[in-house]
Amino acid sequence: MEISKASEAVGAVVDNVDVRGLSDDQFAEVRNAFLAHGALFFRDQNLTPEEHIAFARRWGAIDVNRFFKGRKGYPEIAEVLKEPDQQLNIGGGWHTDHSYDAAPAMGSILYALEIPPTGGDTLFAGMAAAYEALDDAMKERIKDLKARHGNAHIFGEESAYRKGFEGRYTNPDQAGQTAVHPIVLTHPDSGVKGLYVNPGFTLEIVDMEPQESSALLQELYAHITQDRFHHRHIWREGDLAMWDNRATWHYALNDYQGHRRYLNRITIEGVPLG
Ligand SMILES: O=C(O)CCC(=O)C(=O)O
Ligand SMILES: [Fe+2]
Repeated sequence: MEISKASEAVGAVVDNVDVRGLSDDQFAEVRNAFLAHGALFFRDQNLTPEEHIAFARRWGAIDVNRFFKGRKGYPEIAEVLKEPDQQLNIGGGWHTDHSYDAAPAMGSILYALEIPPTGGDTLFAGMAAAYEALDDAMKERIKDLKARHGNAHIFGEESAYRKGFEGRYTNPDQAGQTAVHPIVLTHPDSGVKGLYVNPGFTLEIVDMEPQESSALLQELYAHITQDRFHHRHIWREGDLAMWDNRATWHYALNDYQGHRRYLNRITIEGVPLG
């Protein structure tokens, strides 16, 4: 097994390993790399749904996402699917999964079953590197701030966005909850500081005038969307990617109209952040 950096700011590639057969020592090494790099990419895996679930369980309990359609017979597995005739893709904007929950999912483990001939890459951004690169005045300004996150605008009954998905999202009646988290998160496992706001689910900064809140969020987003904090994963069938939702953003590019793209995702439970 070899682990090498995927980019300066985020991600590592794990080569020459079959995740089904990781020894406890190898698993510990993989876990350290996950904490250090925020995302891991394993090539050439060959997983049944049962094996995907078994690998996920080594990381923790499975957090069944209530808004994604489950794979038939496997409610633990969320389908990330776009058919050739569909327009919108799941995750087609910068976000981090589950930040609207009080205890957001620790990580997501995505397995590629069908990848279009070109396109359909996923971008990742490293939140520790982005935080580190802020100037001292900004670090001081945001150090004690908190933000509210929510999901009704994405998954709720009234969401025009959800309606565009033609049944690929479920349970709109279960949307609407919000959660408050620190903007500068001390990572619960690594202790490293990173930014924890995202354009997908962050609604507002708590106890701040709406205009100031949205201007500050836009400033942070403009900072994080600089290329220097990103890695672009070009998928091959059989790739298994996993990312730490407390340390990264991701963005699935929608540049493969007319082709099918199908992946399976399992999310792992996290802890309350604060
Ligand atoms: O399709 C992808 O590459 C990622 C989609 C996404 O946002 C997710 O699975 O959480
Ligand atoms: Fe996502």
